[in-house]
Amino acid sequence: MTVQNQLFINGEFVDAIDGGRIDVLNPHDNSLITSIAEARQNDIDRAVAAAQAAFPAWSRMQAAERGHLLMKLADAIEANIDELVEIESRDTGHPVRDCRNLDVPRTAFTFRYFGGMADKVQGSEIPVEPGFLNYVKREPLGVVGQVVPWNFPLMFTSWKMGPALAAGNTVVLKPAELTPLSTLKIAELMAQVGFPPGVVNIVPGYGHTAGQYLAEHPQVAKIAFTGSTDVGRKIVGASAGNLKRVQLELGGKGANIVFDDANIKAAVGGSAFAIFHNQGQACIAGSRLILQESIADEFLDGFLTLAQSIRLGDPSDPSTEMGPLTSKQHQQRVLNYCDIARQEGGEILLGGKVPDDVALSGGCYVEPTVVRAQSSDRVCQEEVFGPFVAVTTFKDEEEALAIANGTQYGLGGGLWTQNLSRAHRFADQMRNGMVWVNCYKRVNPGSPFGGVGSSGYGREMGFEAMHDYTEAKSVWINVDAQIPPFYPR
Ligand code: TAP
Repeated sequence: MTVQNQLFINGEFVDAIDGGRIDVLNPHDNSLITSIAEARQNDIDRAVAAAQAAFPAWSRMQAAERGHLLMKLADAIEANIDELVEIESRDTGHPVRDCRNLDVPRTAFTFRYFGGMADKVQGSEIPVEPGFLNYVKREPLGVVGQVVPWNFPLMFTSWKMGPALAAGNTVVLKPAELTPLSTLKIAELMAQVGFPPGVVNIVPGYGHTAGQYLAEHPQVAKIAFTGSTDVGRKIVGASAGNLKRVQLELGGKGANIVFDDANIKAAVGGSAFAIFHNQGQACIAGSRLILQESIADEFLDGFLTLAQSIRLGDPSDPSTEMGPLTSKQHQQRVLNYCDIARQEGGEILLGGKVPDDVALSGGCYVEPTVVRAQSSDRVCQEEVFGPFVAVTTFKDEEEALAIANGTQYGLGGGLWTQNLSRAHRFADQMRNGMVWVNCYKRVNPGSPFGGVGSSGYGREMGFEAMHDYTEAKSVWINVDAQIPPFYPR
């Protein structure tokens, strides 16, 4: 496997001006994959300057042509699937099974979707007073800064860059320093398929230096951020200097409610996927399992049996279903929450520790963990971001809704029921950006993705994202209006 380990600025791979380097580790055994160039302020300045220089031609390029390039990129991603699977799996710990079936194909799918969207964003004509023509154009914003986390680095390139580029913006993107390799591979493919230099610039670096500086940068028109709520607040502060637009996709504490009339088998399988896929490192993970009392025991029997059977192991093994967490630091954070659960009097029903298997002892593994808790406990209120689900019970619909809406977050949540009226009632009343009924964590590039409350604001995906990456310009033309003088003389 060969990997890019430099910055990508103005269409070329280059070293950092200040020369810092960051080690990138394989979380399966913490072995060194490579060390990458670390972008600091001078590099961010170069990247922003390159994006600014590229903006006039890119924004004036025929929209269909921009779309064509995004589609060519999607084709190139599919043609390079083997390499991308290997890079993403080694860098993040995602099982190759998931990278091959989800991360890589979904990335191509999303770039292709936004390729098709490029020439579908239309303005409008407003019926104003006779004699005037008023039309509204949707114009790109300029240079867009994007900061992405380590949990889905490859897929997030398409979520973030797809709509921004389709709309005619140019991009400076900072991947998490833990997982920059698939993003750099995408940059390489972009250069190969013919994206003009400067349209996309990739600047791996630390969040508190490179990320913060990008968010503050006076020449950046918008900052789009995915990550923790705490850093989201810093981004808002940093954006104030030039009042840049902000889009925040932050944490979540997904309520996954199972009613007594649910199809229990389907709910068990869907709930396991909701929390254990990607080792629970997903903002939309169903991390709170909220069970109706009358079916709680039956449900937990099936759920614990399934969770126990999940094949934990080396992500490069095609039979592995759950890999390591992304870093030692994050593994420790999740284990700390296991301790917090114990201290709060929670009952650990499964896991709560690193696996006994010595073959995994050098890596960042945590067993699938199921904890019975109270809805006011920290483990039911704070984002753990690991294979850790907190179970609570409820008596009736009213109580279920109060628990579901009882955190600061409002990203994704769902319910399992055969009662259609209840499904719609709940979908209306859940204080969330996304609701799933008899499924969980469904995402499609056409469907808006984002949250309310401490989960952030703005939307990724679909027309909503295109809207967020453009500005409305209202143009008035006096066609033949006779305007009486305002100051008759
Ligand atoms: P964050 O610190 O929020 O990191 C996310 C991204 O923001 C990374 O690229 C990070 O860079 C960057 N960043 C950090 N400080 C920044 C700043 N001051 N200005 C601009 N960018 C900055 O998340 P984390 O520490 O990796 O994880 C902590 C917790 O955040 C997790 O346990 C989880 O609860 C939550 N989280 C949520 C999400 C989603 S999808 N909503 C994703 C990741 C984490 P560096 O990594 O290079 O420092």
